[in-house]
Amino acid sequence: MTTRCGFVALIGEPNAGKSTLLNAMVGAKVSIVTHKVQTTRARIRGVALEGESQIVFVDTPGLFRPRRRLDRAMVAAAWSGAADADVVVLLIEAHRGLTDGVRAILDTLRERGSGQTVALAINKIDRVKSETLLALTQAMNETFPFSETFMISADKGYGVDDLRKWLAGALPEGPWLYPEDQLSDLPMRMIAAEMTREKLTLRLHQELPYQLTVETESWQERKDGSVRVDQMIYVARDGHKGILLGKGGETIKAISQAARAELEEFLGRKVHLFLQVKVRPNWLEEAERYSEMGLDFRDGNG
Ligand SMILES: Nc1nc2c(ncn2[C@@H]2O[C@H](COP(=O)(O)OP(=O)(O)OP(=O)(O)O)[C@@H](O)[C@H]2O)c(=O)[nH]1
Ligand SMILES: [Mg+2]
Repeated sequence: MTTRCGFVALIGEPNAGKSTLLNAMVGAKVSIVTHKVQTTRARIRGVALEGESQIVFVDTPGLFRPRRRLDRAMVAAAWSGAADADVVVLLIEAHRGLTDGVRAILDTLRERGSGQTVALAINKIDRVKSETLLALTQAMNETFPFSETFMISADKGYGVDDLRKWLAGALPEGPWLYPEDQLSDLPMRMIAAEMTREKLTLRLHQELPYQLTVETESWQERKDGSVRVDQMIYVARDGHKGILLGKGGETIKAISQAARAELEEFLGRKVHLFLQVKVRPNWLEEAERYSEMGLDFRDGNG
Protein backbone atom coordinates (compact mmCIF):
# COMPACT_ATOMS: atom_id res chain seq x y z
CA MET A 1 0.00 0.00 0.00
CA THR A 2 1.43 3.43 -0.90
CA THR A 3 1.26 5.96 1.87
CA ARG A 4 1.13 9.71 1.45
CA CYS A 5 2.35 12.43 3.77
CA GLY A 6 2.76 16.18 3.60
CA PHE A 7 2.16 19.61 5.03
CA VAL A 8 -1.02 21.61 4.63
CA ALA A 9 -0.75 25.26 5.72
CA LEU A 10 -3.93 26.98 6.87
CA ILE A 11 -3.63 30.69 6.15
CA GLY A 12 -6.01 33.64 6.21
CA GLU A 13 -6.94 36.86 7.92
CA PRO A 14 -7.07 36.91 11.72
CA ASN A 15 -10.26 35.27 13.04
CA ALA A 16 -10.97 33.35 9.81
CA GLY A 17 -11.26 30.11 11.79
CA LYS A 18 -7.88 28.51 11.04
CA SER A 19 -7.31 27.19 14.55
CA THR A 20 -10.89 25.94 14.78
CA LEU A 21 -10.35 24.05 11.51
CA LEU A 22 -7.04 22.58 12.67
CA ASN A 23 -8.71 21.28 15.83
CA ALA A 24 -11.62 19.87 13.83
CA MET A 25 -9.23 18.09 11.47
CA VAL A 26 -7.14 16.64 14.28
CA GLY A 27 -10.11 15.85 16.53
CA ALA A 28 -8.52 17.48 19.58
CA LYS A 29 -7.89 20.99 20.79
CA VAL A 30 -4.29 21.51 19.81
CA SER A 31 -4.52 25.22 18.97
CA ILE A 32 -6.25 27.88 21.06
CA VAL A 33 -9.36 29.66 19.77
CA THR A 34 -11.01 32.92 20.78
CA HIS A 35 -13.47 35.33 19.21
CA LYS A 36 -10.70 37.95 19.10
CA VAL A 37 -8.26 38.59 16.27
CA GLN A 38 -4.58 37.61 16.44
CA THR A 39 -5.04 34.75 18.85
CA THR A 40 -2.50 32.39 17.28
CA ARG A 41 1.06 33.71 17.43
CA ALA A 42 3.18 30.92 15.98
CA ARG A 43 2.94 27.90 13.72
CA ILE A 44 1.11 25.04 15.37
CA ARG A 45 1.24 21.58 13.83
CA GLY A 46 -1.58 19.10 14.14
CA VAL A 47 -1.58 15.64 12.59
CA ALA A 48 -4.59 13.93 11.01
CA LEU A 49 -4.95 10.56 9.31
CA GLU A 50 -7.14 9.96 6.28
CA GLY A 51 -6.94 6.54 4.68
CA GLU A 52 -3.29 5.94 3.82
CA SER A 53 -2.42 9.62 4.16
CA GLN A 54 -0.93 11.45 7.08
CA ILE A 55 -1.80 15.11 6.83
CA VAL A 56 0.33 17.50 8.85
CA PHE A 57 -1.78 20.63 9.26
CA VAL A 58 0.06 23.84 10.04
CA ASP A 59 -2.04 26.47 11.76
CA THR A 60 -0.57 29.93 11.26
CA PRO A 61 -1.00 33.40 12.76
CA GLY A 62 -3.50 35.57 10.90
CA LEU A 63 -2.21 37.72 8.04
CA PHE A 64 -2.67 41.45 8.54
CA ARG A 65 -0.73 44.65 8.14
CA PRO A 66 1.81 44.42 10.98
CA ARG A 67 2.76 47.39 13.19
CA ARG A 68 4.80 46.01 16.05
CA ARG A 69 7.82 43.71 16.12
CA LEU A 70 5.61 40.91 17.40
CA ASP A 71 3.11 41.46 14.58
CA ARG A 72 5.86 41.33 11.97
CA ALA A 73 7.31 38.15 13.45
CA MET A 74 3.83 36.57 13.44
CA VAL A 75 3.12 37.46 9.83
CA ALA A 76 6.58 36.23 8.77
CA ALA A 77 5.93 32.93 10.58
CA ALA A 78 2.63 32.56 8.73
CA TRP A 79 4.18 33.13 5.31
CA SER A 80 7.06 30.79 6.02
CA GLY A 81 4.51 28.17 7.08
CA ALA A 82 2.87 28.61 3.69
CA ALA A 83 6.22 28.44 1.86
CA ASP A 84 7.11 25.11 3.48
CA ALA A 85 3.77 23.47 2.71
CA ASP A 86 2.78 21.04 -0.03
CA VAL A 87 -0.70 22.52 -0.13
CA VAL A 88 -1.98 25.88 1.07
CA VAL A 89 -5.58 26.33 2.18
CA LEU A 90 -6.75 29.93 2.26
CA LEU A 91 -9.61 30.41 4.71
CA ILE A 92 -11.98 33.31 4.30
CA GLU A 93 -15.11 34.23 6.20
CA ALA A 94 -18.32 33.73 4.22
CA HIS A 95 -20.09 36.73 5.76
CA ARG A 96 -17.16 39.11 5.23
CA GLY A 97 -16.33 37.95 1.72
CA LEU A 98 -13.57 39.37 -0.45
CA THR A 99 -12.18 41.97 1.95
CA ASP A 100 -9.18 44.25 1.42
CA GLY A 101 -7.25 41.95 3.72
CA VAL A 102 -8.10 38.93 1.55
CA ARG A 103 -7.09 40.87 -1.57
CA ALA A 104 -3.73 41.67 0.00
CA ILE A 105 -3.18 37.98 0.77
CA LEU A 106 -4.05 37.04 -2.82
CA ASP A 107 -1.59 39.66 -4.10
CA THR A 108 1.18 38.11 -2.04
CA LEU A 109 0.24 34.59 -3.15
CA ARG A 110 0.38 35.78 -6.75
CA GLU A 111 3.77 37.49 -6.24
CA ARG A 112 5.18 34.30 -4.72
CA GLY A 113 4.00 32.48 -7.84
CA SER A 114 5.43 29.19 -6.61
CA GLY A 115 3.09 26.97 -8.58
CA GLN A 116 1.97 25.58 -5.23
CA THR A 117 -1.48 24.02 -4.90
CA VAL A 118 -3.75 26.59 -3.26
CA ALA A 119 -7.27 25.65 -2.25
CA LEU A 120 -9.98 27.99 -1.02
CA ALA A 121 -12.06 27.23 2.04
CA ILE A 122 -15.00 29.55 2.55
CA ASN A 123 -15.61 29.16 6.28
CA LYS A 124 -18.51 30.07 8.57
CA ILE A 125 -21.10 29.10 5.95
CA ASP A 126 -23.53 28.69 8.84
CA ARG A 127 -23.71 32.50 8.88
CA VAL A 128 -24.84 33.15 5.30
CA LYS A 129 -27.45 32.22 2.69
CA SER A 130 -26.50 29.98 -0.22
CA GLU A 131 -26.91 32.78 -2.82
CA THR A 132 -24.17 34.73 -1.06
CA LEU A 133 -21.90 31.70 -1.20
CA LEU A 134 -22.30 31.15 -4.91
CA ALA A 135 -21.55 34.78 -5.71
CA LEU A 136 -18.53 34.76 -3.40
CA THR A 137 -17.17 31.52 -4.88
CA GLN A 138 -17.40 33.05 -8.32
CA ALA A 139 -15.77 36.34 -7.30
CA MET A 140 -12.92 34.54 -5.54
CA ASN A 141 -12.22 32.23 -8.45
CA GLU A 142 -12.18 35.14 -10.87
CA THR A 143 -9.52 36.74 -8.70
CA PHE A 144 -7.22 33.75 -8.15
CA PRO A 145 -6.74 30.32 -9.79
CA PHE A 146 -7.67 28.10 -6.84
CA SER A 147 -7.24 24.37 -7.39
CA GLU A 148 -10.50 23.73 -5.59
CA THR A 149 -13.12 25.57 -3.54
CA PHE A 150 -14.70 24.17 -0.37
CA MET A 151 -17.58 25.57 1.61
CA ILE A 152 -17.20 24.68 5.23
CA SER A 153 -18.11 25.43 8.78
CA ALA A 154 -15.10 24.56 10.89
CA ASP A 155 -17.16 25.16 13.99
CA LYS A 156 -20.15 23.00 13.03
CA GLY A 157 -18.06 20.48 11.11
CA TYR A 158 -19.82 20.98 7.75
CA GLY A 159 -17.65 20.11 4.77
CA VAL A 160 -14.64 19.29 6.91
CA ASP A 161 -14.55 15.60 5.93
CA ASP A 162 -14.71 16.42 2.20
CA LEU A 163 -11.83 18.86 2.57
CA ARG A 164 -9.77 16.32 4.52
CA LYS A 165 -10.35 13.64 1.89
CA TRP A 166 -9.36 15.95 -0.93
CA LEU A 167 -6.21 17.07 0.89
CA ALA A 168 -5.26 13.44 1.59
CA GLY A 169 -5.22 12.77 -2.14
CA ALA A 170 -3.35 15.96 -2.98
CA LEU A 171 -0.29 15.11 -0.85
CA PRO A 172 2.85 13.50 -2.28
CA GLU A 173 3.57 9.81 -1.83
CA GLY A 174 5.93 9.08 1.00
CA PRO A 175 6.32 7.61 4.47
CA TRP A 176 4.52 9.06 7.46
CA LEU A 177 6.51 11.56 9.51
CA TYR A 178 4.83 11.00 12.86
CA PRO A 179 3.77 7.94 14.87
CA GLU A 180 0.16 6.99 14.22
CA ASP A 181 -1.14 8.23 17.58
CA GLN A 182 0.65 11.59 17.66
CA LEU A 183 -1.64 14.62 17.36
CA SER A 184 0.87 17.44 17.60
CA ASP A 185 4.58 18.08 18.03
CA LEU A 186 4.02 20.98 20.37
CA PRO A 187 5.70 20.36 23.73
CA MET A 188 3.28 20.01 26.66
CA ARG A 189 4.69 23.07 28.43
CA MET A 190 3.88 25.15 25.36
CA ILE A 191 0.35 23.74 25.06
CA ALA A 192 -0.16 24.55 28.73
CA ALA A 193 1.09 28.12 28.29
CA GLU A 194 -1.24 28.57 25.33
CA MET A 195 -4.21 27.33 27.35
CA THR A 196 -3.53 29.99 29.97
CA ARG A 197 -3.11 32.64 27.29
CA GLU A 198 -6.47 31.64 25.82
CA LYS A 199 -8.20 32.17 29.17
CA LEU A 200 -6.40 35.51 29.60
CA THR A 201 -7.46 36.62 26.12
CA LEU A 202 -11.08 35.66 26.77
CA ARG A 203 -11.16 37.43 30.12
CA LEU A 204 -9.19 40.62 29.49
CA HIS A 205 -10.16 43.47 27.23
CA GLN A 206 -8.81 45.94 24.68
CA GLU A 207 -5.04 45.94 24.28
CA LEU A 208 -4.19 43.81 27.28
CA PRO A 209 -4.24 40.36 25.60
CA TYR A 210 -1.86 41.72 22.95
CA GLN A 211 0.56 43.04 25.55
CA LEU A 212 1.15 39.85 27.48
CA THR A 213 2.84 36.52 27.02
CA VAL A 214 2.79 33.30 29.04
CA GLU A 215 5.69 30.94 29.65
CA THR A 216 5.74 27.63 31.48
CA GLU A 217 8.72 27.88 33.80
CA SER A 218 8.59 24.49 35.43
CA TRP A 219 6.78 21.21 35.06
CA GLN A 220 7.09 18.74 37.90
CA GLU A 221 5.64 15.26 37.92
CA ARG A 222 4.52 14.26 41.40
CA LYS A 223 4.53 10.84 43.00
CA ASP A 224 0.75 10.83 43.36
CA GLY A 225 0.38 11.08 39.57
CA SER A 226 -0.48 14.78 39.55
CA VAL A 227 1.63 17.48 37.97
CA ARG A 228 2.72 20.89 39.25
CA VAL A 229 2.95 23.58 36.58
CA ASP A 230 4.43 27.01 37.23
CA GLN A 231 3.82 29.73 34.69
CA MET A 232 4.94 33.32 34.34
CA ILE A 233 2.73 35.93 32.72
CA TYR A 234 4.73 38.87 31.42
CA VAL A 235 2.86 42.16 31.11
CA ALA A 236 4.17 45.46 29.83
CA ARG A 237 2.77 47.84 32.43
CA ASP A 238 2.09 48.16 36.15
CA GLY A 239 -1.52 49.03 35.44
CA HIS A 240 -1.92 45.81 33.48
CA LYS A 241 -0.76 43.76 36.43
CA GLY A 242 -3.44 45.34 38.61
CA ILE A 243 -6.18 44.61 36.08
CA LEU A 244 -4.97 41.07 35.62
CA LEU A 245 -4.96 40.35 39.33
CA GLY A 246 -8.36 41.98 39.86
CA LYS A 247 -9.98 42.97 43.14
CA GLY A 248 -8.58 40.69 45.82
CA GLY A 249 -6.94 38.60 43.12
CA GLU A 250 -10.27 37.36 41.81
CA THR A 251 -9.53 37.82 38.11
CA ILE A 252 -6.31 35.83 38.10
CA LYS A 253 -7.98 33.20 40.26
CA ALA A 254 -10.79 32.70 37.75
CA ILE A 255 -8.29 32.56 34.88
CA SER A 256 -6.15 30.06 36.73
CA GLN A 257 -9.14 27.83 37.50
CA ALA A 258 -10.29 27.83 33.89
CA ALA A 259 -6.80 27.05 32.57
CA ARG A 260 -6.27 24.32 35.14
CA ALA A 261 -9.60 22.66 34.33
CA GLU A 262 -8.71 22.52 30.65
CA LEU A 263 -5.22 21.22 31.31
CA GLU A 264 -6.58 18.52 33.61
CA GLU A 265 -9.03 17.41 30.96
CA PHE A 266 -6.31 17.33 28.32
CA LEU A 267 -3.90 15.34 30.49
CA GLY A 268 -6.53 13.23 32.24
CA ARG A 269 -4.99 13.86 35.65
CA LYS A 270 -4.79 16.34 38.45
CA VAL A 271 -2.91 19.58 37.88
CA HIS A 272 -1.63 22.15 40.35
CA LEU A 273 -1.25 25.36 38.38
CA PHE A 274 0.60 28.34 39.80
CA LEU A 275 0.50 31.63 37.93
CA GLN A 276 2.77 34.59 38.59
CA VAL A 277 2.65 38.01 36.97
CA LYS A 278 5.76 40.02 36.19
CA VAL A 279 5.86 43.56 34.85
CA ARG A 280 8.46 43.73 32.11
CA PRO A 281 8.03 46.93 30.09
CA ASN A 282 10.34 45.75 27.32
CA TRP A 283 9.29 42.12 26.88
CA LEU A 284 8.07 42.78 23.33
CA GLU A 285 11.67 43.63 22.41
CA GLU A 286 13.32 40.63 24.08
CA ALA A 287 14.64 37.84 21.85
CA GLU A 288 14.08 35.17 24.49
CA ARG A 289 10.34 35.90 24.68
CA TYR A 290 10.11 35.23 20.93
CA SER A 291 11.96 31.94 21.01
CA GLU A 292 9.68 30.85 23.88
CA MET A 293 6.69 31.65 21.66
CA GLY A 294 8.18 29.70 18.76
CA LEU A 295 8.92 32.84 16.74
CA ASP A 296 12.10 34.22 15.19
CA PHE A 297 13.00 37.55 16.84
CA ARG A 298 14.83 38.74 13.71
CA ASP A 299 11.67 38.31 11.64
CA GLY A 300 10.37 41.28 13.59
CA ASN A 301 13.13 43.63 12.39
CA GLY A 302 11.47 46.66 10.81
N1 LIG B 1 -20.18 30.85 13.12
C1 LIG B 1 -18.98 30.28 12.99
N2 LIG B 1 -17.96 30.69 13.76
C2 LIG B 1 -16.76 30.10 13.58
C3 LIG B 1 -16.55 29.09 12.61
N3 LIG B 1 -15.25 28.70 12.66
C4 LIG B 1 -14.68 29.46 13.61
N4 LIG B 1 -15.57 30.30 14.18
C5 LIG B 1 -15.34 31.28 15.26
O1 LIG B 1 -14.48 32.29 14.78
C6 LIG B 1 -13.66 32.80 15.85
C7 LIG B 1 -12.20 32.76 15.45
O2 LIG B 1 -11.79 31.40 15.34
P1 LIG B 1 -10.25 30.99 15.35
O3 LIG B 1 -10.19 29.55 15.00
O4 LIG B 1 -9.60 31.43 16.62
O5 LIG B 1 -9.71 31.89 14.15
P2 LIG B 1 -8.19 32.03 13.62
O6 LIG B 1 -8.25 32.15 12.17
O7 LIG B 1 -7.37 30.93 14.16
O8 LIG B 1 -7.77 33.42 14.28
P3 LIG B 1 -6.27 34.00 14.59
O9 LIG B 1 -5.54 32.97 15.37
O10 LIG B 1 -6.55 35.22 15.38
O11 LIG B 1 -5.64 34.29 13.27
C8 LIG B 1 -14.00 31.94 17.07
O12 LIG B 1 -14.94 32.63 17.86
C9 LIG B 1 -14.61 30.69 16.45
O13 LIG B 1 -15.50 30.03 17.33
C10 LIG B 1 -17.66 28.66 11.83
O14 LIG B 1 -17.59 27.78 10.99
N5 LIG B 1 -18.84 29.30 12.06
MG1 LIG C 1 -5.72 30.98 15.35
